[in-house]
Amino acid sequence: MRTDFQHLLVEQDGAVLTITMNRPEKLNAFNDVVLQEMTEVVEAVAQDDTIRCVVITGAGRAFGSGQDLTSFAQRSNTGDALKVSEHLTKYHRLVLALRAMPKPVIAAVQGVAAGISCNIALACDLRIAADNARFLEAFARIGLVPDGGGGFFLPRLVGMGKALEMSMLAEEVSGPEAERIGLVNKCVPLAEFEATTKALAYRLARGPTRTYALIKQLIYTSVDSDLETTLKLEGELQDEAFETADHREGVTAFLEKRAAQFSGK
Ligand code: T3D
Repeated sequence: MRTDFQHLLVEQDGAVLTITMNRPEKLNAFNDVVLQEMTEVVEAVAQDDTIRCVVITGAGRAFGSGQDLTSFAQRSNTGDALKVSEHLTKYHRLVLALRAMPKPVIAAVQGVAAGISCNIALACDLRIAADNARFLEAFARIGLVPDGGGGFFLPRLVGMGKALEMSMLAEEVSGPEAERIGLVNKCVPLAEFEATTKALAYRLARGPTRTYALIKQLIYTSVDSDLETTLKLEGELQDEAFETADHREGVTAFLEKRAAQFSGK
């Protein structure tokens, strides 16, 4: 996988790949290059068995400030007709690739995560926030609806009432509050943020990767299914999980009273 990107830092350490959005002077706002590069990496990682956990984060003092509003304004001013729904399909490709990723994806959020950047974090499987994190569904401030899957992820994570409140009032939600309402899995002091993220990423990277992919499929499908359908899927996925080397290793390790050494296979 190439790592020489204009606006991303991409670093593999063992089985963990960290993707850092790197436009700190714009608080890592998404422009076309960031979006294209991020999509390229995410799609490539899905095919790379040497990577067993992905971390997405931002350089400098922010996770990301959403769509770059300067390029937005430029396009409107030049009469370069912008059909937003067409532009959004590029974001949708990224969101779908994150959800379909057959390994865990963590969003590590420090500082502000606004607009589409916030919703990219919500598309990830797990979220770690620093206590300086600020989650902002900024869209209504500029007369837009939440996009990048925000309208889907928000009510599923925090419930209808909070989703509407965050979307309509467009007020910042702090890291500790985000943890309280279930928007993030964990909020930690900024000084512990990097170490906590690393510990989680390496723990997941040592886990039963194929089973994690099946767990994602089960949980993500279940929220839009009835019980019967989910139970049927559960059986199909458990058949697959049963066939993995990691299942055999987990049972053997238990019986031998030792820690399991998962291979991800
Ligand atoms: O088709 C489509 O693409 C539609 C999709 C839309 C998706 C969206 O994401 S819509 C929402 C877009 N984002 C926003 O509306 C947020 C705009 N930014 C802000 O409200 C604030 O900057 C923040 C709350 C994010 C952070 O505030 P603060 O006080 O911590 O920082 P700041 O001073 O406002 O920003 C620092 C710099 O970053 C500043 O530049 P300067 O003055 O130092 O040269 C600021 O202009 C720049 N910046 C921040 N956000 C953006 C940005 N530049 C371009 N685009 C941004 N989104």
